[in-house]
Amino acid sequence: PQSFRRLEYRPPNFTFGKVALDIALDPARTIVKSSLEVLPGPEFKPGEPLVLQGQELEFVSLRINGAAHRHFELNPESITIHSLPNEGREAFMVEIISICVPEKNTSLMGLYVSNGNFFTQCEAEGFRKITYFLDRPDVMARYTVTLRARETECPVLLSNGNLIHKEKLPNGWHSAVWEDPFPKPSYLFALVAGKLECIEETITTGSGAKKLLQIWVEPHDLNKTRHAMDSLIASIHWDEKRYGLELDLERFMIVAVGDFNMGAMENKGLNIFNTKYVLAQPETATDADFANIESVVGHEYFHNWTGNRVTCQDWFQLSLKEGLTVFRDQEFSADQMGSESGRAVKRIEDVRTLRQLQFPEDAGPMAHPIRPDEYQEINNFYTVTVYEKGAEVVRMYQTLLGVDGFRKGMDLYFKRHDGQAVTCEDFLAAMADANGRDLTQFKNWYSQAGTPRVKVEEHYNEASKQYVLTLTQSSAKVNQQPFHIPLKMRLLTSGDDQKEQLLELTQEKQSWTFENISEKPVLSINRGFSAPIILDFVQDEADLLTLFSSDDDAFNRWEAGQKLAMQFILDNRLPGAQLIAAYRTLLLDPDLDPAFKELAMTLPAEAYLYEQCASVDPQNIYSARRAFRHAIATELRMEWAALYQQMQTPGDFSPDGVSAGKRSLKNLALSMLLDADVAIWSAMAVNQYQNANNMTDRYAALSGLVVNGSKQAGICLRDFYSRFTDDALVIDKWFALQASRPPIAGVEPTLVDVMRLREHEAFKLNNPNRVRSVIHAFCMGNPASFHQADGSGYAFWADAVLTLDPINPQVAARLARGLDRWRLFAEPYQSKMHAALEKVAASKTLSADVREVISKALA
Ligand code: B3K
Ligand code: ZN
Repeated sequence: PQSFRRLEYRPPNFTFGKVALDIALDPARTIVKSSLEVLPGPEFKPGEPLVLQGQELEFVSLRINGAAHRHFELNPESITIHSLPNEGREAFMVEIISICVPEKNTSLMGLYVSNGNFFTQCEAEGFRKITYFLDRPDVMARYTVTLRARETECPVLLSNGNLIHKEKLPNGWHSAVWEDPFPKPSYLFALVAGKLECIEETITTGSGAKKLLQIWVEPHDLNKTRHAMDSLIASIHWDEKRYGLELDLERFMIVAVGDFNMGAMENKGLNIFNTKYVLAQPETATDADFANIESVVGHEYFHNWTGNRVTCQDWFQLSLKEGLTVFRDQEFSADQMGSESGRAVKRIEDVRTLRQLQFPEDAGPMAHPIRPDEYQEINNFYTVTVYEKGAEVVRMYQTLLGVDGFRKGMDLYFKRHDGQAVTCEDFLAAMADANGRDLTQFKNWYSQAGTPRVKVEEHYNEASKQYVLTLTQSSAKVNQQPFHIPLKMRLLTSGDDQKEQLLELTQEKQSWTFENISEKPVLSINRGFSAPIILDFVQDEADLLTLFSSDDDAFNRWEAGQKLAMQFILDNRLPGAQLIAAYRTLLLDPDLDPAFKELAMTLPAEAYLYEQCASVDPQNIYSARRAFRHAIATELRMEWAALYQQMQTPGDFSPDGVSAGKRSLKNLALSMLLDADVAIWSAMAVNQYQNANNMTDRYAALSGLVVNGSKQAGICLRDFYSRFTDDALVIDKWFALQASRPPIAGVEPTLVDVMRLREHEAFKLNNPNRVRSVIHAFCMGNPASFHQADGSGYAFWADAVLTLDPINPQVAARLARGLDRWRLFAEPYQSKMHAALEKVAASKTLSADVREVISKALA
């Protein structure tokens, strides 16, 4: 298989000035006429041919400067054009006509049909499935796009930029011309056509300009667009206020589509979204859905500057735009929480995601630096490392330089690079230069994979009142250079006189001495998770209990609780009286944010616990975790029952952080009560299920009944299906809930349910959301049911990967990642996972996507 290497980057030999596309849309035969103004590029050499990428295209004709041109070769993935006018020295026009077949396109890359409407997805390399092109991000061109279609089938025709012309054509066709004033790489191209309707709003931005905002959906979904519109308006204001960045187009559109490979796409002025991240109303969307919509709408909008105005030189630089934009959306969501404790809740959630998903990736066969050096298929590198660890790296600049210093760096970055395709080094240089700081060592975060470990040793001298802190960093891989690690810390003493400090660990081993420390302090380190590292720090239970009850850093307070629970679970111990008392105090504290309480009482996920083991027995971990949870449920049942009453949110539903936090604690209480005694509490859960005025409460009640094996679960599941039969996103939840059910004694294995769900009339193999709600939910979100000693889960996985791959390689490759950590497991799991991987590897027709994932897992 072919590998692409970062160091083999060469600038293009040709580039484009103006690009005119004329697209006649037909599901079975879309004709694309592309007129390219070709110019010599930075690496131009006279006489070299022009090589354009193209995939799955039917070639029709080629003209150069208006005349038919015969000197070309067609290859399966490109066209090579020879004998260019004047050997290519000055601008010339290339006109190519080709045909593609949107209705046959199940990969959802390029131009495809979803529910009768046309959509595109071009990032990273989908544009070449629409027309022959220099399909690379460092070729930025000005696009004019003419769309033609039958008016009855496609009344709406959208593309990037501004609408400059509309026209009726003969035979019931019509056309629209869109012009994008900003040069852009091909991956930001988009078109949408079909029977869609929009809500719209006009706003005035900082400069006094009026902007038209639209959210386009299928007509029956119009009543679910308000929250997305509010999120968009909030994002626009936030980017102006926090970064001085204004919307640069007269019009900004979001379109929702039910068939989509990922969350959403930041096409210039025409963002295309998975319906899951647009549609919401209280009856059908949970608090998590509302929050996700806000964050994804923000994320795509923020890309307009970080990604679109300044883009990536090549795909190895992906984290330049993704890490930065995730950081921006995290900060946006945190600010929207409206309080310090709300910000902390958001931070805890983000770190939890990082540690549950990214840490395993960084320890597994697909580990890569946030700026990878090599890939076979770029689609496999839209990873939690590039995104979430990338965001942590950006956050560390802000920690090191301060919020104002970071802003200065951002300002300089735009001043230098607006309109350019640049690299991660350019971003680092802007941060360094704007602040007069040498950040050379910081570059190691871009080039070295793996999660660094930092060992903590403390020494307190009673006589001299000195406290010495020694930190030693060690990297996950051999031959790595030390990282520049910012660690926020504070010594907690009864005197309360020590301030928070920022330590910069740059050497392998460093010590700090603190004077006049009146008593042995309790160390609170890596506060706010200031660096994405693993702390090797054996802190005794008493200190952890102190931190859990009183650390003024909310993140570390939560973290102490997680560490305590983790130690108990891994030692297979039940919580003792002291820990139960600490939990009780926390739950009864009237000043603590309910959302924080819910996070503090939620145990570390199984996936995170696995990473703490040298050899994982998934069933042991599951039962130890369950037993621990059952003890908390039982011993605190009076508190849970009281909280269930106190956390009710009467009146109209509002998705704001405070109300959502109350609901989350109430629903945790409900699930604890069901865990303590399902027979007693089922009636209350059924009552909540039936009378809820919002999906958060209805779904939580249903989930509690299903997960705890209540006798009422079946009837409520049937009721849920018939209530929401016509709402695809809610039916996804119905599938996902059943596929995520953990094993229950006396109930048939979840896999039996999953097999049945796969045969269900509403199951669709070519709809990614539906596939993820059953197959990915079971294989990647339900460890205790998936990891069975008989290997049945793994056999199911192998079959699903092989079935999905020819339909949609990206969806299949994501699932293929499900056995990444197979070497970490004990027998018999490990051998059975290995066999399943070998079974997939034996296929001769694997896509490049799945091939790369499986071969790296087996390597
Ligand atoms: N930039 C897109 C991701 C494209 C994935 C292509 N396989 C969404 C985002 O990060 O905003
Ligand atoms: Zn992004």
